[in-house]
Amino acid sequence: MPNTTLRPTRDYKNYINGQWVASASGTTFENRNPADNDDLIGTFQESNEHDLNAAVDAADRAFQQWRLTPAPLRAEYLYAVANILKRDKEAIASEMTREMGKVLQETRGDVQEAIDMAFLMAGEGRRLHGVTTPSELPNKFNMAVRMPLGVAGLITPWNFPIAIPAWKGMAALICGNTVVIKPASQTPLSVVMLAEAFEEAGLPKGVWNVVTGGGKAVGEPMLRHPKVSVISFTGSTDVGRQISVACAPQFKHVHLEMGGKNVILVMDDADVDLAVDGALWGAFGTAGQRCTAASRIVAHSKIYDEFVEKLSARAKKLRVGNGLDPNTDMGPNISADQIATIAKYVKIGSDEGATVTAGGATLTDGAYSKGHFHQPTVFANVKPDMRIAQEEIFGPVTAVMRCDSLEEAISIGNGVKYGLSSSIYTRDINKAFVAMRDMYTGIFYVNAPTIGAEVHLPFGGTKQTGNGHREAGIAGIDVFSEWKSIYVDYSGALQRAQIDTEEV
Ligand code: UN1
Repeated sequence: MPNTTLRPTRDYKNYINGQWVASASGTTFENRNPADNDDLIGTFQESNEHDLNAAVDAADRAFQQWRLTPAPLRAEYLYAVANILKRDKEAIASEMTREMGKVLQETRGDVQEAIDMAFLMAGEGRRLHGVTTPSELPNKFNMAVRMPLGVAGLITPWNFPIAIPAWKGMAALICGNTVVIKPASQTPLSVVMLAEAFEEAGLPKGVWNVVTGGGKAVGEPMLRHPKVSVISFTGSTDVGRQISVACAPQFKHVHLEMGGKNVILVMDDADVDLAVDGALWGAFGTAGQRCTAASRIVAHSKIYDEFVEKLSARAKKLRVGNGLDPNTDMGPNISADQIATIAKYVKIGSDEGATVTAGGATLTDGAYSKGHFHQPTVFANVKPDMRIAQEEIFGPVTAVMRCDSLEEAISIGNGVKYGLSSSIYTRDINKAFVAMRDMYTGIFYVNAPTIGAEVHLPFGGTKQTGNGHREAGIAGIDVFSEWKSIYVDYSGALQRAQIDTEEV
């Protein structure tokens, strides 16, 4: 099992105004290991609107100083947090595996993504570039600068429990916003650990606040609160739609990162073994619980049988178990509800006439009975309009379809309501470039699976995956800042734009 000692079970508090405080509700909820329900990680505050208001008030007060702290100094805190996360990477990864299940290699990657984001945004502290540009009038200076929005409300998911809070949070902080974060109820500890790192780094009180609890009790008041200027959410498309509607009356800025039905296109000239490696990692990494998971594969008829056979054989060999065990290839799913959803879709797929060529069952015997496990599952003979080829399952299930040309593959690939990630396996550069141009997704890979985004490029998707924004990279800065265009006239006379230009 892991090299580090896991934390003893304890009662965790909210982090508000630099203090660890109990909820006004006086109630808590349990957080249990999805691989072993006997393992109680801790109890967390079942917060309510009162706690949320206290956190927003603290963040609003802290904003007045934080926005005036020079960005390179704000960056110093981010560098410090990055180094703390680096130091504690192994311990944090172990707790995260315990909390949400994915294997240690992947939770290390999750922590690494947070470290990368902290360094990236700390670097932005000395950039945060704006625009300087000539004026159309003499003796006049024009520029556009970024300004912070105020209090940023972050609602973050359980599948990347520290990376995604860091994507959003580091960008928010470097721009000069203060933060109130509501982590997913399945993974509050990961966000508490991030807050512990901020506390150790000496971040001024009130700049980073954590309120744990449910969507109704904490999330909804956050959406309504007039002092929260921007909401950044990662989660399902259904919840994203509700968030969008709830924020509309106040024209609150909203950044949404939602569902996916990502596709790998495997052409007849592809290196099939490489494509199988990619499909296996893309479909079953994080037990398929990534927004970017390769839940669809379109394989050319000429290599279809070989591909399905090889993929299915490899899927059957994956060792499913506790993610803390180094012999495990794929961990549990997050909850009993999620297992029920996966099982429901496996039945739908079979009823629709697709063929299960690997897996297809939940795992309930022996040690599995204590957790939420499902076999890695491959469906073959899938038709593009089947529900398993259209709807996000968020589990270890992939649907393999057939095509006879690149054009058909692209058309199937684009034929879903989501647009997060897609990829092509081909040795033909022309095909790669055509797919690169025509796949209408926010992320595209050549000879790699649909997962594996790096933090310095924009992350997000088209259609019902997003609402036009991106996070990570420089694009992430746009969500958490507003432009202010500034004109400085040093002519000493009234100069009228668009009018006095004619006299030059
Ligand atoms: C997500 O699935 O919600 O590209 C995020 C990837 C990871 C991030 C995934 N770096 O798969």
